[in-house]
Amino acid sequence: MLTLALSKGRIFDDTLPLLQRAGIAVTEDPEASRKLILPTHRPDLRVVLVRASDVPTYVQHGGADFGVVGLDVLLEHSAAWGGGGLYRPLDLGIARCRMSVAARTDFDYPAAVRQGSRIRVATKYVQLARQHFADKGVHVDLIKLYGSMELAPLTGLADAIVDLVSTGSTLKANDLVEVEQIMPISARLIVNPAALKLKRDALRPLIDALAAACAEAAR
Ligand code: PRT
Ligand code: MG
Repeated sequence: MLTLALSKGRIFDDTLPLLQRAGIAVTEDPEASRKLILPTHRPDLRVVLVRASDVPTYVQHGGADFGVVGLDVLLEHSAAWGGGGLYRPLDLGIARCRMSVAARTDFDYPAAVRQGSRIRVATKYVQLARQHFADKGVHVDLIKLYGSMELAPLTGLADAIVDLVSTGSTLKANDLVEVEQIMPISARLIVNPAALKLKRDALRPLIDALAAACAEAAR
């Protein structure tokens, strides 16, 4: 049995067409069912639904053989827990966005950086943010949040945030502006190395089929 870890929402929605192109149909709709384990039409493949930030943990510790995870979540996980135990073969090119620094329209970010002031930055990506600002030599006090980072600058909790931006409409709706882009983000297929050895005959063709599916999607 092969187990694929996915998170509900955009990762699941964007992975489904790739699976389809690779000849795999998930036979139950996660939005319509409360099941956490979904069958596929292949008796040797099932999907487990976990929280986005839990996908690397499942794959690393063998709760799933492979999984799909945003680069943001993957890098944050690896910075905190080490990248060991994860084989990262494939950029799926889905769930694209970018990680950026954003601030209130009336906060002069470049001036604060130039003056070397301590900038209060709220984010759920504490490790990545710390790394980014350290590389740039910018002084920050990081504030860890678990949701709705956009609210932090509006309430005076922080001067700026590090968050994901896709269309930019969330920032706009909250009077925030992107002041720095940190990195482009897309989803990765990650694989448990032991599974890749022990279940190679079943797993390798699936990974290859997914690679072919996203190469085709990119054309
Ligand atoms: O909520 P939970 O903790 O369960 O997990 P999650 O929020 O990480 O899951 P989910 O499904 O929201 O996101 C899964 C993955 O999708 C992320 O890890 C990213 O790799 C990827 N992704 C792609 C995004 C976005 N685009 C995105 N726009 N994840 C989140 N957003 C959010 C962003 O945080 C901001 O609040 O959408 C808002 C901005 O969108 P725009 O279009 O208004 O700019
Ligand atoms: Mg979410």
